[in-house]
Amino acid sequence: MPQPRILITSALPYINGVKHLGNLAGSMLPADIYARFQRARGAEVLCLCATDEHGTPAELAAAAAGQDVRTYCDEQHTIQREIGERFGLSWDWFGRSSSDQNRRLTQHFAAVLEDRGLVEERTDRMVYSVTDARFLPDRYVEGRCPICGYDRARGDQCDNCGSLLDPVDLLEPYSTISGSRDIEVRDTRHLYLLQTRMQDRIRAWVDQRSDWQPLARSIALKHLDEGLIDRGITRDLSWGVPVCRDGAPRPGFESKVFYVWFDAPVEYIACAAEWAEGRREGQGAWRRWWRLDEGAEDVRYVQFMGKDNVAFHSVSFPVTLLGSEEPWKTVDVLKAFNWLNWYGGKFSTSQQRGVFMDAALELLPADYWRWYLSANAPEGSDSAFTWEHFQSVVNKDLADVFGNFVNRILKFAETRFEGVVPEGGQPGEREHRLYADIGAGLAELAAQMETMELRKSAQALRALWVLGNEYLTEAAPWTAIKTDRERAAVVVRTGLGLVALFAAVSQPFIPFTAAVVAEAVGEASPAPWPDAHGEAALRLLPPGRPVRAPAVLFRKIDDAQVAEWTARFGGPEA
Ligand code: B3M
Ligand code: ZN
Repeated sequence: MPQPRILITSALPYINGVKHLGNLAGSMLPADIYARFQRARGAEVLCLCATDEHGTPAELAAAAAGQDVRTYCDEQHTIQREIGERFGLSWDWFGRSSSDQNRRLTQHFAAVLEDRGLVEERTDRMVYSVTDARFLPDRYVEGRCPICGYDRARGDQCDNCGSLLDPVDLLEPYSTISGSRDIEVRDTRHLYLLQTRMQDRIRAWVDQRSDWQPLARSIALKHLDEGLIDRGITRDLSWGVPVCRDGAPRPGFESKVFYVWFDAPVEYIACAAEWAEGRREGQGAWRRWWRLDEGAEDVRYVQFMGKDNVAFHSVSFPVTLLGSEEPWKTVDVLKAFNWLNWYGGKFSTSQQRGVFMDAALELLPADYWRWYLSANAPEGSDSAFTWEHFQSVVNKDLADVFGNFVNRILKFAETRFEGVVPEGGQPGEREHRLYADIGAGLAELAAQMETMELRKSAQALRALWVLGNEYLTEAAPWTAIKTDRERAAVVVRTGLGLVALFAAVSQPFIPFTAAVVAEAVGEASPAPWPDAHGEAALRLLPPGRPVRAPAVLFRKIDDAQVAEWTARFGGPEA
């Protein structure tokens, strides 16, 4: 069988500052877990992410930081890449939507879409600030939400009710640059993508995506049922992809750029081109991942994102790709997530509410967070982060179940079997029962991982760890050794085999700890995923191999820490 090829992308984090745990939980972390699983299974994986660097979020954040936008983006990109790596996010490439590759591709798509009759120039009425002497697209204007009345709704979206807005709809608008309320609505020319003409094509395409899960499908269908609308794909801004064709600025568009949501998804492709640059296989290596006429027919493409991004990925970006009439790969499975909330409310970047990725790593190593966020992934519904819940999950799953198992068996091997895998004895009835249970548990885990059910995967993994603890407690090598050293040797050998197995299958979730555990029993990490079941899956380590107990793998979180963190980051009342 040829090696499967899997392209994986997660929604591109905005450049405007370090992301919070909700961003991590709803796209980058699950993408990484899936990528690690598929690599361990032997698939050829290309896992891509990038910073989303254009648009008003970037300009506003740079202005707030007192930097020019390019310097700001350079710095923030490095910060986000480094923090992602410290979380173990194993991207093959972490790119930038401000890359040359993306500029060229974005301009290419705009040109071919225009040639296909899907782009046209229109006169638009836009919010203009007399004081600032400029138009105020998207987040440059705020005001009262016409839908829910929230008084700080942004021009593009209301954070309170989630409605997508048009700046001209805001009530009592003001400029976020100067605060001025001297606002007019003026005419300006913009390019429109004629999505209305693609309605039937997109519906047929969505209908064929039978692998999508209900959350993604229902959002896509809702937008189709409401009817697609033509969409402005340019903005009156200076930072972004210039509106050029064949290298020349489009007349009348010299002070405009493409809308950030037009160029950001194109970066999924451009990011592969960035990855390919300077590679041994040649600069064109990305084409076999993205061009159907150059090998991408064999690729399975999976996207991970929060639910607020689904419309852009299930409708808008497909309009770009399919509308071009060029042979581009489109997404096979779109895995969407609900919200991870901060207590009852939302994590918020603008209000700095919740825990952000940099602060999280100051408190505890990445694996604590990775485990908690995947075991409680907001899949079926929103889920809530609380310090108490975090404490209980870490203490139970990681310290009591996983850490305790690894520690018990390795300590015992050290003290009673001179720190080597013992020989002698034959597996008995209890071992055969364990083989069967482990075999079934592994099959369940692989099935859940394959369908990207993160919570259920974590449950299945925890169930395997529990089997290890139960086995050790029942087989009690510390009792057996008093009367029957051979029997104790069988149990220890089996237990050490479980340690190696757990390191291999836990690696996607807790890669740093898995590497420590693998090393403790002389195994490589990441190890291949066990594809056999039962006895064959539980590969026993060769007798005589040295093993040693690692330092404590997971420390329990105590009540004093919970109190301290609640005081520092806010808790229920935040
Ligand atoms: N940056 C929005 C977000 O982070 C946006 C995603 C782009 S994906 C192409 O939620
Ligand atoms: Zn609202």
